[in-house]
Amino acid sequence: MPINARFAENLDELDSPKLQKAIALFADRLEDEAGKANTAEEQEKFFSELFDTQEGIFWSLYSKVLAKAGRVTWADYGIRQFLRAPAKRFLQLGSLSDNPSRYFHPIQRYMETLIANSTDVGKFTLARALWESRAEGIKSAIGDYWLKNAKPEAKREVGQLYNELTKHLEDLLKQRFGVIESGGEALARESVDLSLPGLLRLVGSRHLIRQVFQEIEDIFFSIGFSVVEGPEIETPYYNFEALNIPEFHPVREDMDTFYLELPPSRDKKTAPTPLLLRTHTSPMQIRTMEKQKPPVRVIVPGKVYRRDNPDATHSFAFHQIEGLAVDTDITFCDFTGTIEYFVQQFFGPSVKTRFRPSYFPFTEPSVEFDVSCPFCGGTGTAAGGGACSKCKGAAWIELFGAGMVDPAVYGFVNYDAKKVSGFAFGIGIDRLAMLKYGIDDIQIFFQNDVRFLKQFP
Ligand code: FA5
Repeated sequence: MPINARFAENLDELDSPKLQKAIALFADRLEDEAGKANTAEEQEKFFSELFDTQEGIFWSLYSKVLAKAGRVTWADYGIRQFLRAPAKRFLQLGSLSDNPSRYFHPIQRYMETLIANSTDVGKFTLARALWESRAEGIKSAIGDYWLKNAKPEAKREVGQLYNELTKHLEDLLKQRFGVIESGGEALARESVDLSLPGLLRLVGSRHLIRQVFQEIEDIFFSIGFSVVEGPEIETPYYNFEALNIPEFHPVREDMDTFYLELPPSRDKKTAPTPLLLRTHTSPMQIRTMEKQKPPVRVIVPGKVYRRDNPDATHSFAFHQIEGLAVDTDITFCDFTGTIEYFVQQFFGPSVKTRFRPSYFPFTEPSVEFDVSCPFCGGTGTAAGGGACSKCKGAAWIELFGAGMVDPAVYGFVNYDAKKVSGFAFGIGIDRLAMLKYGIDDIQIFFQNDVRFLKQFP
């Protein structure tokens, strides 16, 4: 059975989602098959069939990739392997000390076939890359395989043949490009009906969490805050100690996290510095103050992690925005005013805020901010009577923790606690988004269900 027909029988294998991998397997098979042809002439015949435009199987592969990805490039792993397969075979043929030109001939024929069949820029670029690519092209491979290894008596002739082939193929490539550029392939192009509607490509949209980040960033931009971002992998010092949470402090119980397994230190004597996935964005308070003298006004959006069991309001990975303002004259009034401004911008002017005493080791006093329930207008009663399902009749919903920066924290960043004051807050973005958009399960943010994502274009 002719070679093309044999491969064509298996074309269905290419319907796998990993098309490039499937093509690379074809290329392996191709090399094995080619091994059965012993002479250069037999191999030349074998390969020329595969790359013949009329029925060559290579062009079926090419069309499959084009249909799937919209273009075919040298970076496509499978296509590259397929194109290189003949070259690899030819390069391994015989010893060059005996009539070297007969070994150059198949390579020349192969490249000529490909160049002649390059009927558009896409195909031409592949043919040129196969010849010229520094890493995997035939030109450099001839240099490495044949030229460097040629026996002394053959070196001169091999070098000459190499230069001749290079010049010949470069001339052909130049000519071919001229033909493509000048519209010599107009016939082929005419077969494309430009009046047909184009392909509709779905652009997608930002994830709801990203949209909420943006909304919050815009509100804080408008009152002079800037955005900084920090590492998700932290040291215990930044995540805990510098935030006034020493080892064995009970707060660490609520913030259990994932620790990284680290290789031993080079000298194998000292233990490596432990690393963990940050449990909150608060370490960036320390990193920012270490770098910058007051005044500081930053917000820090980011991903955080905790060893929490997943349920409707808990995830082991979630998002926070930290806020930090430190200056010489910041009071508790600035703090509540800023938070109220943010909440009203975010939920609308009719919501009210209140704060209750709370506890965080890095703020003093610490508070928990509540917002009047935006769903029942702060009445606790649903529109149709009965208790509001969102606030469970309480009329208030807990929003986030905050407080005035504890003077102990300034000690870790060399700020003078007698001269500066400030406030900080940490907002859980996922729960805030759930509240604003009426989403009742946090897990849905991470499931990438397009039916959900499409509701927030
Ligand atoms: C903190 O993380 C403090 N760093 C906040 C803070 C910053 C206080 C600055 C004072 C000054 P807390 O552990 O309460 O605090 O978490 C903050 C928010 O993260 C919570 O209100 C909640 O919205 C969210 N959150 C906590 N754990 C989870 C979880 N497992 N899944 C989803 N959201 C969570």
